[in-house]
Amino acid sequence: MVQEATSSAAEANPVSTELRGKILLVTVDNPPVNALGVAVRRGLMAAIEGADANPAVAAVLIVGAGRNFIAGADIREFGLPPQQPLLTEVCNRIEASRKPVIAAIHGAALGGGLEVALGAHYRIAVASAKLGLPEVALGLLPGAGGTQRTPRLVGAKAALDIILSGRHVPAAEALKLGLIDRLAKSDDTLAEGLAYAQELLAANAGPRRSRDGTALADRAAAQAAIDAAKADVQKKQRNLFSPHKIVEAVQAALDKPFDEALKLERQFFMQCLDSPQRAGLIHAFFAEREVAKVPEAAAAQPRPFKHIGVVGGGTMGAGIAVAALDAGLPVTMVERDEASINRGRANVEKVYDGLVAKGRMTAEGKAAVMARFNGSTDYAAFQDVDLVIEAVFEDIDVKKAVFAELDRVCKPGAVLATNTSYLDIDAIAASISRPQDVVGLHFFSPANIMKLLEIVVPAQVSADVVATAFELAKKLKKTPVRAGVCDGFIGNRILAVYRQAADHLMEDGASPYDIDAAVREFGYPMGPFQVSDLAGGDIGWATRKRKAATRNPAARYVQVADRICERGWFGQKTQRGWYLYPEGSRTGQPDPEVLAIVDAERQRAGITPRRFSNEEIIRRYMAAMINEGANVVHERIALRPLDVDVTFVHGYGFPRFRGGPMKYADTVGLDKVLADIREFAKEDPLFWQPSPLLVKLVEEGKNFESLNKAAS
Ligand code: 3H9
Repeated sequence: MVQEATSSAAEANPVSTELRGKILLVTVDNPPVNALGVAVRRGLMAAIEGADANPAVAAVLIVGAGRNFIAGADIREFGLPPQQPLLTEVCNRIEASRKPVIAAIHGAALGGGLEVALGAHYRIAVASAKLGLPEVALGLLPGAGGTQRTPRLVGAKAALDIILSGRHVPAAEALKLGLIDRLAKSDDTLAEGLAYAQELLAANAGPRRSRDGTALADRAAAQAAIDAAKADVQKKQRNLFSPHKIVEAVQAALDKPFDEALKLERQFFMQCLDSPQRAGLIHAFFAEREVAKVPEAAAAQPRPFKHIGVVGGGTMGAGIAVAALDAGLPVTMVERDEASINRGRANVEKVYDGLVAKGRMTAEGKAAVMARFNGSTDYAAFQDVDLVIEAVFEDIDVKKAVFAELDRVCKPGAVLATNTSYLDIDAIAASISRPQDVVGLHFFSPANIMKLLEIVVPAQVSADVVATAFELAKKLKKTPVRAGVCDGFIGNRILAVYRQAADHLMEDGASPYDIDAAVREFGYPMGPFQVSDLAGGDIGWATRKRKAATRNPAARYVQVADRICERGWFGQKTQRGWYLYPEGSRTGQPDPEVLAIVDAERQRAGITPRRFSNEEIIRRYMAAMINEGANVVHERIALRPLDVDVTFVHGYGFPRFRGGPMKYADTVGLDKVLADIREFAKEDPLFWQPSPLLVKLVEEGKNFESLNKAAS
């Protein structure tokens, strides 16, 4: 913490000044993260103007109050009419100051925050500070000189790496790169900043402007770095808008005088600001933070948890154990016999062996983590754990038997969680003596990598157990989404519906390869048939068989997937599924035999195939997803549309730049989506039943966003 200011002072003016000897201390105090809203910009401008005009001031020191220097432009202002002064003008004014300006950085100096520091003439940072230009993650580029000053200070290669990745650069690396001038010896930012300023004054150091930086002097090297970045963006970020503009802006830094290039940067920034991708990405940014705001977390304190139990050492159980170990928690795993627990331990170790092999962990590091892992075949090993996660075979009787054991051995107050993806958690909870302690924690595979965690809230659970689940998610660095109990919760329930829409499209005339290609073009990394091959077709097949008895006989049922599975073609692991994977290859090739099966099934069903354009494919695929998303919100399985969005962006590969399916629906227009559904319903009224919520919103002229706002 640098300096406290009273909240009333902060509200009055988020930028305060105070003369410390000859140094004007300028403190930005705009909680929670010192974002550069219009009042901060005005305050900074006035402070610099005042310093230049005041003969008693010899130097200026800019610091941030609270936990960060400055986290960037105020994202909430984007999309509103711009207010003067623009941040780029503020940075230019700081740089033009006739007196040396020093930025003393702690916490985050991100985006516009780093740009303010780059406008300053000297930069010192404490060791824990993080510097970065993460605008790319919001569909933007640094628009206040960041694309111009950064390459002039650190060269094109490092600048492009920082701007295109948006990563947070640790202070020590920033020093090495030349982004800052000094690493503070202590973490007292204010004292270090003042001392540095004194030292500069004593040495008669005047303003030293980043715009005059010489790191682009080797033009050939700079051009090579730009060309390489351009090729990389073409390959890996083809669908995104702002990375292309970032490369252009850095090219301008090389080719044009500073002021001219800065004007271009502003133009590019405005183009990004106007792009739907910016709206989608900023929606995702806020939605990811909103999801943690749930009634139970507001109403109750989490129970403390220090020691985690995991039942089951298969892929899921081991992944969950690794996620907890990675968060520094001790983990006890229980399996039914020696062979199984040995396999469970091996599954955990395999993850760390992989890291050691890649040089990302030392053998000692692995040993230290594994020392926190304990395997047992006896449930009594759980007597001290605070939270147990069950990840055994997906069968209600097997799960109930596990919960009976947990009920028997766990201490009072222990949280008892199930990782089921479909089963009725209310029934599991009701089968033991403490249903108030039972919650669903639906991890996604691989559990140590995937960010999404559905927190499933059964009827009898107590609020502090739900709050504990959200706290666990934070500790494990997961993105939690609150879900109600139903078959498939939020994600898998909606998936089941749009997956059927894909099957209908296939039987009606689009090939699985056409559908995958259209879905990839929309921005997904993979199409649904590729995903099925990756996950293993046998999993979906087992679910279909389980549900066969309860399926509505009047509902359309496409049998192609069953024909494929009956041949033992389960995807990558069997070297063929929807695609062929010769010699264990992971990129599939279209399979003429699959197309023949599809044809035969069309004939059996009496369907004359027709052509679908990519646009037609996406309209059906998305309409199915949005309609079921609306049902899920309508039934309060999801609290808000934004919870559906975060589920799909973090668990199902939905392109983040579109914000999520519900945000996408708002972008298209709910009336259009509803019109599509009604059109499709002419062919299959049972499948295409408009969600009552969608109908209501269209009638009221509202969008999904109106429900996000109402709930928060
Ligand atoms: C930019 O700078 C453009 C310029 O180049 C050009 C302009 C012309 N604005 O994340 P947390 C809120 S683009 C407004 O939970 P943490 C956040 O919503 C910007 N609000 O805290 C939350 O609100 P609530 C480039 C913001 O400690 C609260 O602050 N900068 C902003 O885990 C706490 O946030 C970025 O992209 C903002 N800029 O992490 C940095 N940032 O409590 C974005 C946060 O109501 N920010 N809020 O839910 C971050 O990465 C993290 O917030 C940070 C702190 C690492 C700073």
